Amino acid sequence: MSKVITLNDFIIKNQADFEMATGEFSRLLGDISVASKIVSRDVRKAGLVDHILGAQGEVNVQGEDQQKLDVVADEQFIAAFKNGGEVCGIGSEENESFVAFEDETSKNASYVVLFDPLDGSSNIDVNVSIGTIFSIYKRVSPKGTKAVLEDFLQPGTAQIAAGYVLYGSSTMLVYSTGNGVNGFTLDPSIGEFCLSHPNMKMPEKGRLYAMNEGNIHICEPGIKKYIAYCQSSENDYGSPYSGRYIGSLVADFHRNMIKGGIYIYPNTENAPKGRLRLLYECNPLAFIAEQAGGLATTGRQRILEIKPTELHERASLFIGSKSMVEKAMSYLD
Ligand code: AFP
Repeated sequence: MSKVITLNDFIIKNQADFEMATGEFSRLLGDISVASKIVSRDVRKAGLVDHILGAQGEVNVQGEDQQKLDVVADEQFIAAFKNGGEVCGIGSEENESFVAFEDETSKNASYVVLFDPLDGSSNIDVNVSIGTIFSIYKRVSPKGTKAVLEDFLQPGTAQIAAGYVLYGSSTMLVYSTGNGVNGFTLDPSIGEFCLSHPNMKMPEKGRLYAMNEGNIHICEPGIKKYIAYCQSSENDYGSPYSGRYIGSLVADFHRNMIKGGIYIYPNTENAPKGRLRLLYECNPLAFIAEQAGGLATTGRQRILEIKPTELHERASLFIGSKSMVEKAMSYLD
């Protein structure tokens, strides 16, 4: 019988590869793992417990209805980061401004985290897969002080780690520290994330495309032409691709990571800069995609090279198998 490698084993082994490692980063990953398990538990009983299912009755900074579970997940991750002491501040989809932690331990911490606590939250009430997305940076402000906005407005190329948790038919945590991508599946019987998908690679091409095609008539003409290409028998596959759109970016991305495919959320007349959030949706998944051999662009520019100017900045996103993203980009002027 082969030995099970838990996420903790894996983190500790990788820490040993860095001579000067202090363990601070490893502990941060550990905090994410624990918070994810708690959110996973809450997601699993969402249909049973009244205080978890349904709308919170508030509208978040993006003008979207907050679901109760959005708030539960947000609070859970913030508590993990605040109590962990490895993070001087966080930026989250659910909070208008970043949060700078005030205690001395946090002020002396090295990292900031940006995250979407519950991506795809319109899927919660209908029992469809949702996820958490996170991105970790070294702070640029001096240690010993409070986090400042500049700590969060770094280009995606500066990420030192990124990942996502998918609450699907099983719960998976997938992350990269810039040295490949590894996936861990939560074994509920032992309460541990176990290495299930070592060294993940995104297939060079596939035959799945994901787009909210309800928007097709408010997209630029190149998008219509590209979707027509996907649906035609004249494409590189020789028969129409399959359309798959879950509406949870993490779930759509994860499927394409494994099977090969493309996800596009272009700018539209209603969302001229795109709909997805650069800092805690596009950047972390772009980092993972590139580490797995895939590609992530706005359609015209590499996502990771965008210099952000605001916390909740939006971007259009073309992400997935490299040759498919390149093909889609070739349809834009
Ligand atoms: P939330 O994080 O607010 O739930 O947003 C979900 C999301 O950003 C992404 O996961 C989906 O792919 C996308 O929205 C779905 O948007 P449409 O409903 O416009 O297709």
